[in-house]
Amino acid sequence: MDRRSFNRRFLVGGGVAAATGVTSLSVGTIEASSAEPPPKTAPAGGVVRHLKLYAEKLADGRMGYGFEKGKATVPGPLIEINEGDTLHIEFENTMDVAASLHAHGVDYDIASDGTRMNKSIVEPGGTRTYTWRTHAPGRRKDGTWQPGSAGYWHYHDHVVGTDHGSGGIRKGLYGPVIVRRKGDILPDKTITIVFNDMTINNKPATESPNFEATVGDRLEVVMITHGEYYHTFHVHGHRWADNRTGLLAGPDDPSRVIDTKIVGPADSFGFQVIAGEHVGAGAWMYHCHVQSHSDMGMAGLLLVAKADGTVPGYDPHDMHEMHDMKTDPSKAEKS
Ligand SMILES: [Cu+2]
Repeated sequence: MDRRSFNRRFLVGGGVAAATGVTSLSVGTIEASSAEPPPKTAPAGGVVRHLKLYAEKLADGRMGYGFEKGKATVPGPLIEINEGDTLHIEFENTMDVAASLHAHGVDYDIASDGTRMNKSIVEPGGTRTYTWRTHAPGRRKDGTWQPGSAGYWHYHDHVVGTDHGSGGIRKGLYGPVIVRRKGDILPDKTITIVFNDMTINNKPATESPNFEATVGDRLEVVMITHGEYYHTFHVHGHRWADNRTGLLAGPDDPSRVIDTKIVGPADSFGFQVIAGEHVGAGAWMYHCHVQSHSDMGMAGLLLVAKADGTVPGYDPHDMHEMHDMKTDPSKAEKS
């Protein structure tokens, strides 16, 4: 079902709810309709692709990866691959310290490990091509089943600060990788949330990132954790399946449906939700559910807008109040 048809149905449903005085909207009724095309899916892999990636120092002292010079971000850009693809990444280090690119989840020769020990780091001003390969699942010759590469993974530096990249990761040298399997449902929008030490995406506590979607969007979340602490990731109003895709494959899929997940350093997972499904538009909070962590600022908003672009009940001033609570826990207790 595409976004437009979903929104149209949502509006119809909202009208019915208003007319009958029902305050909760049921927005996700799945009805088979020949008018609704199935969601787009990932193609078979097998393609060889080339990418350019830069490591840069940002003006505020952070470090980031970017596809273009001068456009590095924290987190770094999303790298999407289909199972069977090979990716050659020409990595240029524009910083004044050695840096590298180390990936989780994909196949690579030891020369693409991105570690000092394997002499696969890049000195200041240098360039190196890292090659990532991926494979589909299948049966080994011995009859056992081998997993494919598909998953929500990530990349990071492995040499800035220490030979484990602790300094680089702390300053923002990390990013998301999605390897898709043929037939995987493609999202309308993908966002990346990284719990790094006590920050979200290396933002100060008062500036945790907010994300925007429209009711009915198929929103994909890549959630990565770095740093020193364990956290509990939680989103208000939305749930997902605790499996590779975050989606249930059918009525008998035994995956547990959850809305919190305990995460630790270098963990990554992802899922898709239909924004506002069964709950409607609004400023839906996402946060670490370790209470002292959320009180210290590990919280942001998923701003799910109605089709007309408005987010009911959302006043940016409320967000300031939330940030006040972060810095003054006594205020939180009073309210
Ligand atoms: Cu936490």
